[in-house]
Amino acid sequence: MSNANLAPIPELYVSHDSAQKLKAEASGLISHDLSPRQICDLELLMNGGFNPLRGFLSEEDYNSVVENMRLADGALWPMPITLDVSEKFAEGLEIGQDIALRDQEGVILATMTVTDRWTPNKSREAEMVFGADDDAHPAVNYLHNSAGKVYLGGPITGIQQPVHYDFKARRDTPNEMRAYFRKLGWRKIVAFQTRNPLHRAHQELTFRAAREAQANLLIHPVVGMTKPGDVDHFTRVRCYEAVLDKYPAATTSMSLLNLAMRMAGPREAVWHGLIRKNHGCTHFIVGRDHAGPGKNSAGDDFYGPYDAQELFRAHEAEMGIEMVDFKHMVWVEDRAQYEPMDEIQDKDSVTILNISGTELRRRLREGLEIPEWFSFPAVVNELRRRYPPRNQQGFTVFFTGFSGSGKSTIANALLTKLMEMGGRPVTLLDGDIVRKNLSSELGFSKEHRDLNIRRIGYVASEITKNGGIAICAPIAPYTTTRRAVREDVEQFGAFIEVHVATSIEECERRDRKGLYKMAREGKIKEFTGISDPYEVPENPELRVETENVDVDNCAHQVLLKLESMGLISATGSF
Ligand code: PPS
Repeated sequence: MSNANLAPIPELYVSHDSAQKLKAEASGLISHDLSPRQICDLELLMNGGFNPLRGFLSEEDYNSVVENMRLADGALWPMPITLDVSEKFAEGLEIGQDIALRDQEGVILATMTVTDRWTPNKSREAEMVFGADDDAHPAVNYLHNSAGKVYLGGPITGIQQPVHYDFKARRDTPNEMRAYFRKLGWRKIVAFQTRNPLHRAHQELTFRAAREAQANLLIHPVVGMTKPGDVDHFTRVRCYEAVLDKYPAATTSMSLLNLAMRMAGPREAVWHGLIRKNHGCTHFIVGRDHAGPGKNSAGDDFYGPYDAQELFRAHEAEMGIEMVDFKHMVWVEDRAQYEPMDEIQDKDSVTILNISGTELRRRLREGLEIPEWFSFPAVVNELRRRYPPRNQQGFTVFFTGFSGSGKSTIANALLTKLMEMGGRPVTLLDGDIVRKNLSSELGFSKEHRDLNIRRIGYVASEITKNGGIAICAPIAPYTTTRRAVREDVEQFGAFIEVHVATSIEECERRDRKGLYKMAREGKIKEFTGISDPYEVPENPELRVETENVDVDNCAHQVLLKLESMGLISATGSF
């Protein structure tokens, strides 16, 4: 049998001595500070995980990848790996110039010779790569709202790997994986990609996949960037470690992959396959809705449930890695074992059990039982440690509305009521207080408002992470910024957006601070609702009307909402 899958593959690193020299030289170059996603991409470029790429895509390769899923030379490559930068940074560069690529602490990881600079058509990229130009897709949202406007392309010279302080022994480069397989004499290896904790069904299906392919198994979870809202990788890796000894000894290995996922479904499945081939694997498990991004803004799925399997199947021969399709495993209570749903002949006469991801989250949130047939006690323990019942978790209440709409007043009433209940620390981040203490240098341009709101979001997410309650009350006029804050917070706890829906006419009539009068007279510029936009929240958790309703009642509506979400308990205490 040929062992091409286990021969070393090219990396982009220079030798240790050259790296020291290059590092010293590179300190004089113009440098780009890489974003977390770019660091993930760079690591896999440098270590051969993205072989045959030799750097961030050139314009020609980019266009070809977007349009045809192929590099300009025809090689299959489904995902644009691009170095996005700001217009300002791009303008200062010459074509042919070398730049230094630094991590977030300023360490130089690589240099890049800039051969290409262009302004991409992001809507086209979204349509072609992600299937729709819809911001509900996390990668499309990233593309439009986080990525820089200009792309740079060019070959990379690798100086050093990004530094990881966690789970060092569990991280392997493609060549380390290949050497490991060679050492153990593994010839056929089936890889399992995951961004979720493993439960018994996964264990059973991966075990079966390996048996079917007569292969060894590599559990290859992504620890770079996954879908916003996923279980953090620290918790997940502890869960994986707890499951490893449930596999027959010496058949299974686990390694962590520092990939930044895009949730691009079919294209992502092909990309994942190529990455696993580069890691020396011969088989790859593709499931229903592989790397699915969730619902689009119309509430429908972005991709069909088997689109990923179809696209993979269509390119399998060319890719050089075989697909093992994922079986939907269910618990057959009568036989006390997992079986693939499509192989059960007596469906009508047996009891079939399954707990969905949503149901699992509900049980964790509400502190309900999670049966042993579903998961391993050690895994459940880890998850419970990470997700205490909802009424013990931190959360953020985010009021938004016009100046003078009543945000601060209601927020203050809510603060007092929550303090009266006790149990969790509560912090009020009122618009005026924040502007005084955190944002005193900022004005009211869109850029400054966004910065102000992102700061509030950052503090609120920290409070939420640490089990406290953050109440925010800025105007926060822009939808995308509010969404960014929601994403920051939802990694750690619930985010409750409350639109204080007082009309602009009513706010102006009240004019508590006399600001509307000044805005009308042109003495205050860019005044929200008068000379500056306010984008009304479309789907806030709660909308409160303040006209003819007293403050106490408004705050009470928020409390009822918190109670209905299980964040505070019905008895009034936490
Ligand atoms: S933002 O858009 O969310 O960053 O605004 P915020 O930090 O909440 O600050 C709003 C308070 O600043 C006062 N103020 C203005 N508001 C809107 N537009 C302009 N140009 C402006 N200039 C000053 C105003 O008192 C707001 O306070 P609130 O508490 O909302 O009434």
